[in-house]
Amino acid sequence: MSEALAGLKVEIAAIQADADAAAEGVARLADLPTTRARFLGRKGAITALMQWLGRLPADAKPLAGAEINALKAQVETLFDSAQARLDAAALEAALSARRVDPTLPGRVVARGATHPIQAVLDDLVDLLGRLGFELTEGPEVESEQYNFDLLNMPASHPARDMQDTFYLDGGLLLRTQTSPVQVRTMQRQAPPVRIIAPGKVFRCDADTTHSPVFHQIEGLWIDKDVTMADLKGVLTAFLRALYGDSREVRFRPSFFPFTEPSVEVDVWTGSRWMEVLGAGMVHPQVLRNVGYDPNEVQGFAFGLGVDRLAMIRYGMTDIRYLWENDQRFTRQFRGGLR
Ligand code: FA5
Repeated sequence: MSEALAGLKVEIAAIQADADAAAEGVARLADLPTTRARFLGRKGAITALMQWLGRLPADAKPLAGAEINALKAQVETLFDSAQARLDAAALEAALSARRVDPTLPGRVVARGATHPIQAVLDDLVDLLGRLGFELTEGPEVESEQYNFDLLNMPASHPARDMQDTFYLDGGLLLRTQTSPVQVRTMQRQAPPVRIIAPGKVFRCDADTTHSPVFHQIEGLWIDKDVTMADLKGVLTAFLRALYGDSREVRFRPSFFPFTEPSVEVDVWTGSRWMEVLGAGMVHPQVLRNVGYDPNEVQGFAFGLGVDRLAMIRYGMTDIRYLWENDQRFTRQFRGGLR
C-alpha cells in the first residue's frame, strides 16, 4: 500500500469519527444543515478528500475512490438518521406542547334560535292558512297612492296624520301599514279574494308598545255575502287558537277610512288591555277604486299587530326587547318557548 493511500485511510477514519460525534451532537434541527455541510458540502471535509486522489498513483486511484465513496455514503446515512431523530423530537415537542386534555369541557358553539317575532309570525300564518287564507306579499317601499289614496285617504284627509310616515323622495314612502296589499291584490284578481299579507311596516313612533319598525298581517276576504259576523267569527277563532278559550278579548267600535263599520280588538294581558288589531268591512269606495262593484261583492279586512301579539304570548312589558337583540333576552327562546 502506498504511503499516500495509508495516509488517506487514516484521514478517512478521522473524518468518520468526527462525523459520528458531530451528527450525534447536533441538538437542534436548525443546526443540522451547517454541521452536515462541514462534511458533505462543497467545501466539506469529504469533498476535500478528493484532492488525495490526484496525488495517488493511477493503480491506487480506484481503491481510494471506492473508500472515499464508502465514507461519503456512511456519513450521509449518519446525517439522515440524525435528521430523522431531530424530526421525531420536534414532532414530539409540538405534540406535547399542544396536548389534548380529553377531560376538559368542550367548547360550546352558540346555537341560534327562531326569533320570537318570527315564531309568532309563522304560527299566525299557519293558523290563518288553516282558516282558508292564501299567503301573498307586497312591497315595503310604497307610493302615497297605494299606502293612502286608494285606501280612501286623500292628501287632505286628517286620518293621514294618524300614522307618522317616513317619506322618501319621489312620492314614495315606507309603508305605514300592510293595507296597500289589499288594493294590489284586488287590482290583480277578480273576486272572490281571501288572502293574508304579512310584512314589516314603519312609523315614526316609539315607546313601550310602539316600535318604529313592526310587523302586521293584513287579512282580506271579499265575496258575495261575507259579513261582519264572519269577521267576528274568524278573529275570535284565531285569537282563541292563539291564546286559549279563557283569554279575555274585547271588540270596540273604531274608525278607519278604508273600512265601515270599523272595530279594534283588545286582549287582556293580565294587567291591562292591549290593542292588537284593527278591522272592518271594506269601504265601498275602496272596492270602487279597484274596479269592484260594491253592489255585487263585499267583505272584511283586518290588520294584526304581530309584535304586540308576541308580547302578549310571552308576557313582555316592553316591545323594545323584541328589537334590541340583547342575548340575555333572545337566549330565553332557544328551546322554542311557546
Ligand atoms: C292599521 O294599521 C290598519 N291598517 C289596520 C286595518 C287593516 C284596519 C284593515 C282595518 C282594516 P293601526 O294603526 O291601528 O291600524 O295598526 C294596527 C295594529 O298594529 C295595532 O292594533 C297594533 O297592534 C299594531 N301597531 C300599530 N302601531 C304600532 C307600533 N308602532 N308598534 C307596534 N305595533 C303597532
